[in-house]
Amino acid sequence: MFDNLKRRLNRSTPDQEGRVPPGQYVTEKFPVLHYGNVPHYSDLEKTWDLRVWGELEAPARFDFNQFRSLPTMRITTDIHCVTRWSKLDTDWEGVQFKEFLRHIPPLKPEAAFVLAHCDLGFTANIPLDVLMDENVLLAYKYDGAELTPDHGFPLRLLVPSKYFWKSAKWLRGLEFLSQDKMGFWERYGYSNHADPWKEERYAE
Ligand SMILES: Nc1nc2c(c(=O)[nH]1)N[C@H]1C(S)=C(S)[C@@H](COP(=O)(O)O)O[C@H]1N2
Ligand SMILES: [Mo]
Repeated sequence: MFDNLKRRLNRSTPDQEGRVPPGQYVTEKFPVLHYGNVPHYSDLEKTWDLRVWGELEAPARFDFNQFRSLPTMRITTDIHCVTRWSKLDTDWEGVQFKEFLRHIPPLKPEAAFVLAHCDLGFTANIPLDVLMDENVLLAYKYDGAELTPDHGFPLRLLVPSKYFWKSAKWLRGLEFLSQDKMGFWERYGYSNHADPWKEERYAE
């Protein structure tokens, strides 16, 4: 009886059962959500880069072409936004985070957290072990096409195991840290853990 009620509230069909976290509904649309403006880019090859720094042997930098020549993978995964929409079977392509680590200087043993830095100032913090999941990507394609500006062109994080605000759009840097440092929404009272299955929406 409770299960039926729960399923109705989640508006999931039987094939979606077990895939829609509590308090979420399934949408076919792909909503756009962010704070502030969408950054505009021109001449990416000259002006864009991705930087890594902090608790690794040396900082490093990829220009656009260097980054785009890294090996990619394509995955299908479900995503869950704290504003209660979930989207199933989304199709992404990019550099797997684990693979990316093979192309940067070794991490120091102290590295345990990452703060993602984005154009126009957004940040999001994620524990390193969460980023080591198979389905975490530095993503630049959605449904086989380049990301649209709204959805994070030319690069975003994809962290499907957490509410979608951790999937930072317009990514420009990864700071490796020994201590956790709160990101933008985390400082605003959202949960630092953000596990949709535990409904960790807000900080206590
Ligand atoms: N740079 C940046 N990335 C961001 C945000 C933001 O405000 N700035 N918002 C986050 C939030 S709250 C959500 S729900 C998702 C939305 O991604 P989408 O617009 O592709 O659906 O982006 C996340 N990444
Ligand atoms: Mo969000």
